[in-house]
This record gives sequence, structure tokens and C-alpha cells, in this order.
Amino acid sequence: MNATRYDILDVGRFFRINGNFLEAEPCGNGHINDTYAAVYDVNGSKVRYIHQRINTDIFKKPFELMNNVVRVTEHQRKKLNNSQYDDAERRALTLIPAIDGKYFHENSDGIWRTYKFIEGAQTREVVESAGQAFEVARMFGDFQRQLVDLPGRLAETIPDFHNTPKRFEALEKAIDADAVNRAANAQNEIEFAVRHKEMTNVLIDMQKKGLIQERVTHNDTKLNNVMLDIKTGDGVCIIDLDTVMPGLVLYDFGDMVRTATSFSEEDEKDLSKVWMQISVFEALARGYISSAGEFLTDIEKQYLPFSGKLITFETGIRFLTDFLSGDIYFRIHRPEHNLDRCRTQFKLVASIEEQEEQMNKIVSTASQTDGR
Ligand code: ADP
Ligand code: GN1
Ligand code: MG
Repeated sequence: MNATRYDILDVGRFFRINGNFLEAEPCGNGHINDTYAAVYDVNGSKVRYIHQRINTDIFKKPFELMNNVVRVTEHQRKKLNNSQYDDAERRALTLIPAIDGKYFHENSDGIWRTYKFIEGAQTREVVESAGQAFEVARMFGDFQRQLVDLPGRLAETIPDFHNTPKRFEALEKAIDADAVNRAANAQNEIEFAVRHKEMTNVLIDMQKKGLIQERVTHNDTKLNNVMLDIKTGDGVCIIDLDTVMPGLVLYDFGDMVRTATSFSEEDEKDLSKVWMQISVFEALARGYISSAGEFLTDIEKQYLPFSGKLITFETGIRFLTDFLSGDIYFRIHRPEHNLDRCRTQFKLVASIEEQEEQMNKIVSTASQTDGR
């Protein structure tokens, strides 16, 4: 359960950093990659970089993935070069090339990449206010807008990533296999999942019928994948680009609802604290429509509240599947961690169900006023 400590000095020296390594420490709370913030002495100043080990158990085609990241960040950079921002430099991730000119370095521990450290900004694990939710959603909407005209099609870094019916099939297999004898311990959660199976097909079916279209989406729009300015709280940069690929914008909005409308941690044990706050949802919907509204279709807007329920459910069944399979996917920090995470997701699904009608009204009003 303890994260492996890697030799970061031996990683950094393979990248084009004109300074001397001073120290490095683990950074952030991601469930997948290994992220380190490293400090270098560059001509007497301390300069920070991010060294990140890509989880190749999960990302099976890391070179295609890195090619996506290069294409996306270069496209963002072109747009930012024509913008008015005086801090344009930190508004998109900047990859540092390795000495051999590639954007990654491979060693016996795996595949590493390096980014400039985004200074003066931070990520949050729990949303703090409606204003913050507005800003986070505005940022992700803006990110999608920046990529609307990205030439070509991106590689699918994880096929069927948000294919909810397939996620459900994986759960059914894990229940049947019960590989580590945990199913008895998760009976209530299994029953909840089975009761909600019906909703899993809704968006995929609409896509098959051509009612909603594929776009370039982020696919992991957790609150902690947006960096916010430490002083002003304004959005600075969207990070964690491993899953940027063709997808549905509804999946992106859904994950914002999941992670930025309840004042509780993703693994909160006290479920009475887990509640979809309607005023925060309103801010989130307004923030998203304020930046994405210009390209969203009516049907996409109409399904925004549903997407929150679907993606929260999908994430819940992913945690449950991993719990039943012996915690092989998401990094855990305590026994039953994935079961706790599943429980919070399902509590949130129930909370969304109770308020869905009101959420629909909010989105309909926000759409008429372009989020203002
Ligand atoms: P994971 O895929 O594991 O979630 P992330 O790319 O989201 O990895 O990085 C984990 C954390 O590291 C982020 O939540 C953020 O706090 C920090 N981080 C990542 N990239 C940067 C960066 N360029 N500058 C500053 N902090 C960063
Ligand atoms: C993982 O890497 P991170 O922590 O941002 C996962 C997401 C889940 C999320 C749940 C590649 O995101 O899909 O929604 O955990 N990323 C991958 O917290 O599976
Ligand atoms: Mg992340």
C-alpha cells in the first residue's frame, strides 16, 4: 500500500534541465501515476519541475499517449500565444524534452515525463464554495473549447474508458469470480448496482443513434485536475491529460458533478456528509455553460444533470469492481478503501436522484441565459 520511492535524481538527469538537482518529494493525490515535485538550482534560483511515472499497467500505449499530450499542449499553446493573458505560460502544461529529444525517458522503473511546475497554483480535494465550482467548470468548458478545432483524431489511450455498460459487465464478472472472497462484505453495494443497471445504456445508445457526437474531451475532470491560483482562486490550468481523447462532453460534465458538488472527500466514511449541494450544482452548470455553451447542442445541455448521476454511478461500480478484484487498479491507502469510495459514490447517486428534477430546471434556465 505504501507508494514506491523512486530515484528521482536518476530520472531528472535525463531531461533538458539546466540546473543541479536539490530534492524531490511526492506530489498530489492521484490514484494512478507517480508524481514528484523536484527542485533544481538553476543559476542560483530554485526552479521546480514535475517528474511523473506513467502507470503502464493502465496505459498500455504510453507512446501514443505522449503523442496525444504533445498534440494537445501544442494546440493549447498556439491559442494562448494569441491571448491577452499575462500569465499565458502557466495556462497549459509544458513538457520538457529528454536529452535525446523525445518527451519521455524510459528506465527500469518505467516511463517518465517532465513538466514545468505550475507555480502559484494549487489543486483541491474537496470543493469549497459555489464560486469555486463555477470556476472549475468554466475551466473544463474552456479546455474543450480550445480543442474543438484540434486537427485529426487523438489515440484512445484506454479503449471504452467511459463505456458504462462494459464497466457494468466487468462488475458482474468480478461478482461472479469473487476472487478474494469479498462479495459477502459488499452485498448492499452489489444490490444498489444491480438496481441501477438500467441507466448504463442511456448515453451510449444516444451516441449510436447519432443524437450526441464524439468530441475531444478530457475524460478525467476531477476537481483535483484543475490548478487554481493560490491568491485569487481563479482557474489557471487543466492538468492530467492522459485520458484526453475522443469522448462525450457529458462524461466530462458528469465527473465535475461527482467531484465538485459535495463538500465531502471521495472516500468520506460518514455518509451523512455526502450530499449533492444544489446551489453548488447551479454554479457548476452556469460555469460550464458560460464557456462551453457556444458549442453544446440542446440535447447535450438537456442531459447534463443525468450525466452527473451516470458518471458517479460508473465511478462507484469501478471502485466496487476493484474492491471485489483485490484492489488491482486504484491506489489504496487503507483496507476497504475502494469499498468506502464506492459507498460515497452510491450515496451521491441517491442524492442526485432526489434532486434531478430541480437540476433539470436549473440547467434549462442557465442555458437560456448562457450561464450568466
Ligand atoms: P494522476 O494521474 O495520478 O492524478 P496528475 O497529473 O493529476 O496525476 O498529478 C497529480 C497531482 O500533482 C495533481 O493533482 C497536482 O496537484 C500535481 N501536479 C501535476 N502536474 C503539475 C504541474 N505541472 N505543476 C504543479 N503541480 C502539478
Ligand atoms: C483516477 O488519475 P486520477 O486520480 O486523476 C481514474 C479516473 C477516476 C478517478 C476516481 C486513468 O483518476 O478515471 O474517475 O481516479 N483515472 C484513470 O477518483 O482510470
Ligand atoms: Mg489527477
